[in-house]
Amino acid sequence: MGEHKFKTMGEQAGRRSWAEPWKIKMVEPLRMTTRAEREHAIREAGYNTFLLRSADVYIDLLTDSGTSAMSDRQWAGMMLGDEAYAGSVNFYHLEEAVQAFYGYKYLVPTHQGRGAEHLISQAGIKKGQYVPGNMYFTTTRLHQEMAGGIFTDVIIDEAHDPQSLHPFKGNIDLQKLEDLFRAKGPENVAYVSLAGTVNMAGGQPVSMENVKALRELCDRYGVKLYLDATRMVENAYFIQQREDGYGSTPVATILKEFCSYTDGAWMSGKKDHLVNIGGWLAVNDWNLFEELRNLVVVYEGLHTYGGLAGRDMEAMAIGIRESVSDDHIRARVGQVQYLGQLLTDWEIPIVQPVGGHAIFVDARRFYPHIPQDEFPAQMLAAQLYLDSGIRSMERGIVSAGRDPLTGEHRHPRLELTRLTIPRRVYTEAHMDVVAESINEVYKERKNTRGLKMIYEPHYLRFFQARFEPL
Ligand code: PM9
Repeated sequence: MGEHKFKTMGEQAGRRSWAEPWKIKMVEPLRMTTRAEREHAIREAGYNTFLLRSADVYIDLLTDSGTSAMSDRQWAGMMLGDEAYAGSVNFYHLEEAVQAFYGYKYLVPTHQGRGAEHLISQAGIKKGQYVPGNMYFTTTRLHQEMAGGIFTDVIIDEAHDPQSLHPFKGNIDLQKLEDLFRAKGPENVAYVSLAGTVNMAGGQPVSMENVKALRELCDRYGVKLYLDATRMVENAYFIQQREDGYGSTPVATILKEFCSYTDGAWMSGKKDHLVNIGGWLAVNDWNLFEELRNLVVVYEGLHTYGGLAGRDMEAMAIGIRESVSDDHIRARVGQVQYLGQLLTDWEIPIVQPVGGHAIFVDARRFYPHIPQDEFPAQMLAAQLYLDSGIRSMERGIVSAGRDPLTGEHRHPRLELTRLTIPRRVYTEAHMDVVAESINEVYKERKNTRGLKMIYEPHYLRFFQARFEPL
């Protein structure tokens, strides 16, 4: 081997590098804007990145939801859409894929995740029942509350600490859960709502040990256990990487074992499944399935399309098979880790350990002089956009909304700005540009003030609220 000047990251670390298991066949040009254009755009958007036009965005890290690049196989599958109103062949392909990789018996397709959340909440919750879960998710909790449920957070304490290095910060605290069963009576608990790689905690996984123990606890009290499987493939990858005994087990095998401890799942296919639209609900109990299959025709569409075109179900069926490939998931999470490592090396305060789908910047430590009621994470997202046209989003006090009983702002311990990485869309060079922009904004942090909310919608306010700089 001849001498060469530059060392790859792998060489420096004394190992062989991995690379994405695909090559690029089609590209979409990105538009760069001037600072003056961005100042105008963010003012027009009321300092809410959800209200920006995507044409004014350079690198779009708003969400990993529906923003994946589909493969040539998936696009080919779109041409095989069977758009019959009933009994589309693509529904059966989707059903086979969910049964093969998630292991549940009965499938109800929905247009996206919240369609499935709506149905499971309506079918599974009676007014006044408790719904314990591993940290809230915005749409999930709202559907549970609208069905009359009372969400109760039973995640381990470490999840609320952005600096705790616990490898499974998504775990449920079994003692907190058992205390709730005893205090309220298991008949007053609708079901346990367990999410893989907990979004609001920073994309933090649940261990196999935890889900096994949960199954046992739920059985002892006769309570059902349902899974938000939205990013469960990423969760399975973390089990492979971090949990004893799973190091050489394929991600697909881990995924199916994990699901086998639960009674059913709901899914936003827009994440793990590498599609732009789609979701589902799958359960093992025939009677519940009958109820869900009946409800779906009221809110989504017939039980063999659930609000989706046949082509969308085909793309999702193919995406499921691609998503569980070890090479795919290693590259997907690897890209998030790459960005996380840059920011860690530059001592930018982010949630640690870095999760599966996004980098979460800790706005409390980024802007310690801005009180939470002045929306520091919202302001950080605006500043990042102003600096470079990169779009991120708030995951703090705005996302948490108001307590339905008191009407007061909820004050989550985590006040975060999320940079969410779409799957198979951006390159490592884009990640470098993102890290450099965050660093620039960090250098300017002392000159930044907070925001005032000037318009607040009733539901899921983070999507449409408007702000003004103080
Ligand atoms: N998550 C996200 O960006 C999109 C909406 S909020 C900006 O993270 C989980 C864990 C999710 C999720 C959506 C849904 C709802 C359920 N569970 O967006 O309705 O992260 O497909 O799924 C978003 P849908």
